[in-house]
Amino acid sequence: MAGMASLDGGIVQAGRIRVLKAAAGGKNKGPVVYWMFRDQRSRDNWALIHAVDLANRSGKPVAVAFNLFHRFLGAHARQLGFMIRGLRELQDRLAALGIPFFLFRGEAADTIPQFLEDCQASVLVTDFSPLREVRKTKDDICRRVNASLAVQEVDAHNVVPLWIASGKLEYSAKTLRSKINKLLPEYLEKFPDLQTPITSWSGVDTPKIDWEGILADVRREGSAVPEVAWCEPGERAAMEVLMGNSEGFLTKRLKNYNTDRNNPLKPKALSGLSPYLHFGQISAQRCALEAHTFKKSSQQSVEAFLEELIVRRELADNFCFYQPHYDGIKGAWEWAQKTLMDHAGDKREHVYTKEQLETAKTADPLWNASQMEMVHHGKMHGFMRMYWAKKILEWTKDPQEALAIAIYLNDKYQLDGRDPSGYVGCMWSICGVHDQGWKERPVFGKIRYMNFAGCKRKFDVDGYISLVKRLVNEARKRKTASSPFTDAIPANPRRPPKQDQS
Ligand code: FAD
Ligand code: FO1
Repeated sequence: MAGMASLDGGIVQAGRIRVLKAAAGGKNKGPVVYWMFRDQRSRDNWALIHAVDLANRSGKPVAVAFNLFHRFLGAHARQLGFMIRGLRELQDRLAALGIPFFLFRGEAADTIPQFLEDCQASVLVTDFSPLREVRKTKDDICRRVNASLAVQEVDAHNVVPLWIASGKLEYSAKTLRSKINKLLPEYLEKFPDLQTPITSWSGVDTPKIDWEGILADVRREGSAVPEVAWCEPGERAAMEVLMGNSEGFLTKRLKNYNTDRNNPLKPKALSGLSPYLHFGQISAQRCALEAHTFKKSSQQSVEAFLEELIVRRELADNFCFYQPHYDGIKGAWEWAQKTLMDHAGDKREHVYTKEQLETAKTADPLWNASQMEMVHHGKMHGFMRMYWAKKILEWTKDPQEALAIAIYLNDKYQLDGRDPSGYVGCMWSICGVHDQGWKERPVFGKIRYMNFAGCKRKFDVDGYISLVKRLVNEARKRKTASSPFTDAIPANPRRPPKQDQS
């Protein structure tokens, strides 16, 4: 059972930390190891801050370990390339701080306990994800490690730690919003400076990582979904997207967020942060802290952005953590399950197969464009994601199949896929999760409906279709290049930018 840590004098608030396994018996003298999973960054990372702090307070060395699974949850080159390039930058940043980085390939339930054994670690710190595969791996690790090793989990992803925000499955954004807002004064705090380790690493040798070889492997094995060139991976690029002088979201694009964020013709009105947030290359708390400084000039945009970044995103984590069926019809509220089943046998105007949907061969040019945007560009506009998923409900044989196809396509092609916000986005669109019942109609029952005519009233549908054609052409031209980033980022940036912990 997880419980609150008692962390006398630690830098990180106790509420951010859970004990997954207490140390039994004699105390181990070995290092503190941070097994990094979801928060793949050196700055603004509560799990890393805690690991270094623990090590320094007990005079022990500290290391970061990462396990590269074989195509985690079916990931392709698009997602894996982005992640690995980010990790390569991270290794250099950690080295500049004097923290060794170990990368293992295989099953974390094997590699991490082995490493802990080899270096006789005393504490394992890890970050938090609500996804079942991650939780199972952690359970397996807790069972396999030495009894005298303590395992602590730090929520480094949510601004308000998930278990502090709420101890139960929340019904809607409204019910979670009030809880989070009460806790923000306590948790939306400035990050402390990351200390450098006092005791240097002297245990297991840090083997050289063959980044080029790893990239070649994932490009080959995941070649069905190639990398995209428009989204540069890594911590530096993430901060540039947030705060850059030429195209930064807060610095240059924020004022249009409130008015244009639902217009698929203006994708730059959105932050573009989701891939970085998904892979933990930027901290949501950093984004929120910086956004607050723009409140005077763009209050409505800042409020709208914080609603998505904090309330909606953390609501998705809440759903996946407290609802074991977070990606199945059983996870829908009772009224929604009933209405979907009542209408499961309704006649559909079109019924498409997974292959027809995947290859964008429907009778709706708007839907086809959104599918092509996702397949070739790797990030579908947020507004179109709702329309896209709802049409899958309308055009497949039953809601179970609709949900399975939506999640399959989302996770296969979106750069930000495999995220709690993705499972909840599909569940919201198809199963009414966090939504209310609407006027009953065929196929949808009481699930909120969207249609082509509504889109036509809202934005220039033909303009969006033309925009996607351009994006697809650009992506196709680049497809022949072996790596989209060879010019964009040096393999080993010699001097990682100075850590700005303001
Ligand atoms: P911005 O509007 O700039 O938002 C900033 C951040 O707020 C996002 O990066 C994200 O972290 C968070 N956010 C925004 N909208 C939502 C939302 N509705 N729910 C939860 N968090 C939100 N998001 C993913 O990260 N991965 C997915 O795989 C994913 N799949 C989705 C599938 C469907 C069917 C739907 C309806 C939504 C999905 N979303 C997903 C949520 C949302 O569409 C994206 O987070 C957003 O479009 C990402 O673009 P952005 O960062 O430019 O958005
Ligand atoms: N995290 C890891 O620790 N190891 C991996 O091999 C890994 C691959 C991966 C592929 C695609 C993807 O979207 C995420 C991936 N992650 C990986 C990150 C992490 O597991 C996820 O971000 C969380 O599970 C989301 O909560």
